[in-house]
Amino acid sequence: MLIALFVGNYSAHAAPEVVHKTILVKAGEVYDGKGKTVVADPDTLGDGSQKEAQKPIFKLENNATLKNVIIAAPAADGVHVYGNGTISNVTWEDVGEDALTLKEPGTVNITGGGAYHAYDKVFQINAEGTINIKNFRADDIGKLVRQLGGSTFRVNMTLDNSDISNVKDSILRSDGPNSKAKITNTRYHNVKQLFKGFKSGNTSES
Ligand code: ADA
Ligand code: CA
Ligand code: CA
Ligand code: CA
Repeated sequence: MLIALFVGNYSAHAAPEVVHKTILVKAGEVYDGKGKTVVADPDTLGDGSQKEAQKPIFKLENNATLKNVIIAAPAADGVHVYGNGTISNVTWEDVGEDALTLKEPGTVNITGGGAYHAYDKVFQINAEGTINIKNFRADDIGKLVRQLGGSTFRVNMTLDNSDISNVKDSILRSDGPNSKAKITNTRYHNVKQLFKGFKSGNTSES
């Protein structure tokens, strides 16, 4: 009889919530997952492969916050941020096409959490802005941050107090002559390159 106590919602690891349609976090609002795990419906959002044009699990409008969520596989196109965004204690257990994209100009502050198993990019920057990553963990990735290839808008990237391992390409990458990158107080293990593609003088590490 005891076994009945461990099935369904009583399990220590509840079944992930399957997201069929992108969850919209409206301007200025907070989505607190309270530690729950979500996955994408591969038929409606995407299978998390390297195929472009998958849909995000979360779409954040300007000044929205996403916190305390675990995103497991399939993760589709992760999180899309339109403007400023706050990402706190979000873990991508198995990044999909990428983990998060800045879609419109803004500042994204990512604190805590981590990203694992990204075949290519974790954070994709498709608009002018700033991405600040702090107290983060990443392992088995291609790149942690990538400014859209060939774009020249200005991006400011910072990485602080983090732990980054098994990086195939580089941690921070841009081809933009105006973009800057700064890494502080961070531990590395098996990282091919810290910075790639920046104009000389636009990067610093300490
Ligand atoms: C690649 C692709 C872009 C865009 C981007 C993304 O860089 O070339 O067009 O789709 O990925 O946002 O995932
Ligand atoms: Ca992509
Ligand atoms: Ca993956
Ligand atoms: Ca993408």
